[in-house]
Order: sequence, then structure tokens, then C-alpha cells
Amino acid sequence: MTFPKNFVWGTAAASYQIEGAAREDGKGPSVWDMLCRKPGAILNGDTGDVATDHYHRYAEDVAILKRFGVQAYRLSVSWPRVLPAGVGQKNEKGLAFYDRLVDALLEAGITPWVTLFHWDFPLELYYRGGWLNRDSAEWFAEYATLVTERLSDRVKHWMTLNEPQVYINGGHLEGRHAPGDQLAMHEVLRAGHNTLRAHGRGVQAIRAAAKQPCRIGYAPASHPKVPASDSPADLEAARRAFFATNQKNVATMSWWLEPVFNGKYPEDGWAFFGADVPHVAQGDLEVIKQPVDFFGINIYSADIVRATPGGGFEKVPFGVGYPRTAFDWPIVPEAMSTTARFCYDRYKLPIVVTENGISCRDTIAADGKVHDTQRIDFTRRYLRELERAIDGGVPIEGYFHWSFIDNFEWAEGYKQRFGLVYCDYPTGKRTPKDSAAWYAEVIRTNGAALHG
Ligand code: IFM
Repeated sequence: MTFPKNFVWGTAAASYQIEGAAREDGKGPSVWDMLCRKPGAILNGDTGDVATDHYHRYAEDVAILKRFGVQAYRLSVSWPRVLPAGVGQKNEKGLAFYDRLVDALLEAGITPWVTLFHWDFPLELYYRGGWLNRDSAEWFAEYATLVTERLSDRVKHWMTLNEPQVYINGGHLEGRHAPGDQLAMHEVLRAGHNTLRAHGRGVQAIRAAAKQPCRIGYAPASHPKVPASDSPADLEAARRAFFATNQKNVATMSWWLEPVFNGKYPEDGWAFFGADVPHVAQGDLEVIKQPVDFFGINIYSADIVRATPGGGFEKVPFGVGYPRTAFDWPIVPEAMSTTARFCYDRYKLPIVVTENGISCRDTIAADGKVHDTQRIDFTRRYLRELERAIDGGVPIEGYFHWSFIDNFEWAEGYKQRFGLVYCDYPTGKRTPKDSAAWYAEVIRTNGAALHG
């Protein structure tokens, strides 16, 4: 059977999406706290003020993870909770929360995987220019050092940034994510360059401050491309489409991968963005290209792509009634196998699926349970494709289901439920869904239950 013996089965969540306690124990505001106060910015005027109240209920949450045999939990640290102004004065109570959480996880036999930045950028630093300011890379390094000094006696798995494409594109170009800006392309690319520099400085800071050997990764979003047929021409077309930088936004791959893994911006993107490309100071690319230990990748939907005459590619429209999630994202399980394959072929780093999951219109049924058969079916299909990639020789070290619990889905507020555990927001009551028990069995059998 395919999943290696030491395969890591995990779940994931992120600070602003679950913690709540937005103004407690000395936490500073983040850009998301700010955006949530802007009329019309978030569906139904929802905010992360309380979210799932994980800040207070973390012990109960860890007990649920333990009950379902989850081996690893991917959490993120809230930068303004530990450094209220982003730099300078640290907040002891904020750091103590992550001590408690990490200790509880370890005591439950669950390995913490810590992401340093999952979008809750300190508001005070936004007022100083945010990612547009070159100093942002140094601010991030200061924060990374603080967290590493505090947690690395217990934490051995680190990720720097989650989905830079999404917070730079959504937050700085489209304005639907925090900080809600709609900047010119040259400014968007400048913010992107600085966040890439922050990644590099973050890796350096973790390595310098870690109290024991550790593994460091990066967790970009993916924009998977799946070939329309088994033909080699379509496969290569999908690969070219996956790595192409050819649209007037930054929701692409190579722009975010080539500097990190190869120390250069992709040539097609550099030509495509023309006068808008960022100023690259001497030494920047060396800083960005730090050796990392694994390639974290978040995988959800995909485009279907076919070859066109002359070596081109084009998207194939989804047919009428094609299966979709509650978010309306097309369900394309082959996204797993092709994305893992393309990333490994090009960068030769072990892969960890740092996010994968589905939003469903879950409800509590008359029997008090949540029968989320669509989530089970989705996850089974995606995991089988992951298995196919492993069979094909791609070293895949782990899988983190997004998400452990329903949570604040950014501009969509609480409408989209991604959890294995249902959260009744008015009361905070947790109800593990059928998928949680199913996933527990997948973990217990190291994947054999996918075929049961
Ligand atoms: O909820 C988000 C997460 O914060 C980042 N990746 C995608 C998820 C689902 O949209």
C-alpha cells in the first residue's frame, strides 16, 4: 500500500479564522480587524472578533483532535497578538497562549506545525506602509525570531507565509481581502517582492534562532491545471499553463516559486509585467532563495487545460452541471496528482499538502449529527489522487485537511463551512461531522480506508 509508514496525517486552521479574542490580553489590531469594521467589506458584516473562540476553547479543540487520532496540527501565530505594534514591545500574554496551545498538543501526542503568517498583518505596520515598505522583511524577521526563540524548544516544523498570492492579489490589487487596497500593478509587485524577501529573512531567522534541528517550508496557494486528456500534448500543455505568468494579476505560480526555489523571477512574467516589475536590489534574490526542507502547497480546485496548435494551451470550460462545492469551486481531484507531480518535477523538494478541503452547506440533522457525505466523497477522491502521485514516485510527506473546524472564511464571513467539526457560532458548541470519524479511520489505517 502506498502511503509511506511515516506519512503525516493532519488538519489545519489559522489564527484570525478561529481564535477570536480580538482585543483581549494585549493583542494589537490586524489589517483584518480593520477591514471587518469597513461597511460592506465582509458578507453579513461578520468579523473575527469571536470566531470559534478557540483562544478560550483550545483545550477542548485539542481533545477533539486527539479523539480523532490526528497526528499533526497546522496552526498559525497571530503576529499582532505577540507583537501588538508588529515590532518592538512583545506581548507576554499572547506568547503564553501559544505556549499553552503547543504544550496541549504535545501532551495529546499531536505534532504542532507552525505557520508564521496567515494574513493577520499588524495594523500599526500597515500604517507604516505595510508590504510596500522595504523594511517589512526586517519586521517579519524580528517577529520570526521572537516566535522561534519562544517555541522552538518544542516546535520542529515551520512554515513562513501562507498563500502570498492570495493576500497580495486579494488584499492589494482586488481589495476584497485585507487591507482592502486596489493598488497599481507596479505597487502590487513591489508588495509581492517585499513579502518574498520576508519569506527569505524569515527562513534565515528561524534557522538562526531554532533551539533544535527543524524543518522549514513555504505554503503558497496553487492554481492547479489538469490535462483535458491522457495525451502527452495535453499533459505538457497543463504543465506550461501551471507555470505561466501571463495575466494581469498575481494569482499565478512561477512568480512566487521561481524566486524562492531558483533565485530568479520567471522570464515570461518579467517580460509580461514590463515597466511594472519591482526594483530588485543587489542581494535580494539571494535572500529570497533560502534552502527550505519541504514544499508546502495548498490544493483546492483546478482549471482543465488542453493543448492548442503551435505549442499553446487553453482552458476547457466545465460542462453543465459539473460538480462544485458550496463555494462553487469545481471539484477536480486530479488537481492533487498533477500539482504534486509538476511541483516535484521542477523543484525536486518533498511535498506536503498543507491545505485541502471543501466548503459544504452543513447543517445539524434531526439526529443531532452532521452527515457531510459530500466532504467525505471529495476527500476520498482527492486523497486517492494523492496516492496516485505517491505511486508515481513523488515524495509526499503529509496531508493537512482544511479545516479542523468551521471558521471565518475571510470576505465570505461564516457562510462557507470547511470544518471536519461543525461550529455553532452563537454558542461555540462543537459537533464533529461524519467526515471527522471517516478521516479518523483513514488515519488509523494509513490510507487503506480510502479503498474500503
Ligand atoms: O480558508 C482559506 C485559508 O485561509 C487559505 N486557503 C484557502 C482556505 C479556503 O478558502
